[in-house]
Amino acid sequence: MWTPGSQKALAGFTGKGNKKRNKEYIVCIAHYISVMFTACELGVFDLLLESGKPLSSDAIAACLGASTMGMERLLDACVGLKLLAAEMTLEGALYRNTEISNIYLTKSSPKSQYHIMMYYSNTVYLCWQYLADAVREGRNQYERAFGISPKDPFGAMYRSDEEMLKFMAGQNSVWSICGRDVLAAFDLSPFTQIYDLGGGGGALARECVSLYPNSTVTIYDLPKVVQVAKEQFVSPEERMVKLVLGDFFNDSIPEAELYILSKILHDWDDDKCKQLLAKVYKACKPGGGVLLVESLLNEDKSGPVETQLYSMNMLVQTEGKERTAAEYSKLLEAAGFGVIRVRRTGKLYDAVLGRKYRHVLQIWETRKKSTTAPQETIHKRNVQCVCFSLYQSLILTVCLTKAILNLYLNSCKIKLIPVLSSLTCIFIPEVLI
Ligand code: ASE
Repeated sequence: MWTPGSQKALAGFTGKGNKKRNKEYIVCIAHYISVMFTACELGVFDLLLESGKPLSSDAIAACLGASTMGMERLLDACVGLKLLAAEMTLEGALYRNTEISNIYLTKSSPKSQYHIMMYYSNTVYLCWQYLADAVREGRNQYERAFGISPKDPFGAMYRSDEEMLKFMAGQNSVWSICGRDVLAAFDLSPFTQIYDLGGGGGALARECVSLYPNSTVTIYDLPKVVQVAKEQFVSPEERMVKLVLGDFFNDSIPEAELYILSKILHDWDDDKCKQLLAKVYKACKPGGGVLLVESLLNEDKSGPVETQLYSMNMLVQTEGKERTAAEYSKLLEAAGFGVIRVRRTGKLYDAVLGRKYRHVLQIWETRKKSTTAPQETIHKRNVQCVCFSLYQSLILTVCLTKAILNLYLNSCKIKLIPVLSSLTCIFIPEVLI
């Protein structure tokens, strides 16, 4: 659930070492998480990294201002969980980090997951204590955990600057392990003007400009988020990363070629997602697109287990859920996006790309009673629609059977898609022309 590294450690915990105890380890799994969080919070892994040599439990306890007795027990439990290694000397045990802890559990490592763990430990888990209530009621648990109204989940999550900062730092740490994969899932180099809606601390935006050096990425987020991003995360030297204030539900969304919605839709129910995507579609340049970055469930929801657990997290903390690729495709299509492609990265987060057609041609069928077929070029939903006159479409359908018409359109790389029973649309995806 936490990191690829800790999963391996968990496998060590539940697997080989416990052969004799069979499956009884299941009753101890909850303790695993607490031990890991506590060792992180007390700074055990940071101290062992900085010291550069193995340390005794006494030395560690003294440096971290903890009791010797408590620290020794914590360190031994970490050894059991393969988060630390111990070597026996004449003076007693000396402890050092394992590779997994050095990479993921120390604050200073480039792939550090420290901040997301601290966010889980100090905030998310307070909501998880009411998981049974969340399941019974089908809603988040801010009221019980923090005495805050659950109506506005981000109002609750950003209830103080400190909480908001912890959330932003936590989100940023995820991109250090998955950012490149989700951005490289599709070739995004044709898009140079990119908006990262709800881009927060900017780690994904930074990853994006480094992978696509011709692009500028604008982080669009709530004013207080942008202010903290400016102060703490994005330096003015990073000229390809820009910041714009706005609330994507209530303010207008500026025009761009590509919108990134990373871990946004999973925060909201289907109605809110449709509302947001419709706004994004309207703002999007014809030929542009939207990149959804989400953890995808299998179509039958049988896994992956990480995503199933994330969905529980969405239940206790937000109004959303994790979805399947088909569910995201449906939301995108409802907003008008087409040519939807899905890429699984094999990591925690995946990518779905939808495009806004450059042109839409409509032909009115004559068989069914179409009353007033538009006579000339009109503009509809920001997309240029060229509508044939009733007379022209009559000739088309009389002279050409649908099969021949299809053949002709295929040769021009135009796709014929029936939209309504009384109406036939021809879409020319931008990628085909
Ligand atoms: C959100 C992401 C998170 C909203 C609440 C959250 C995370 C923890 N709490 O958009 C980060 C990791 N993601 C998940 C799904 O657990």
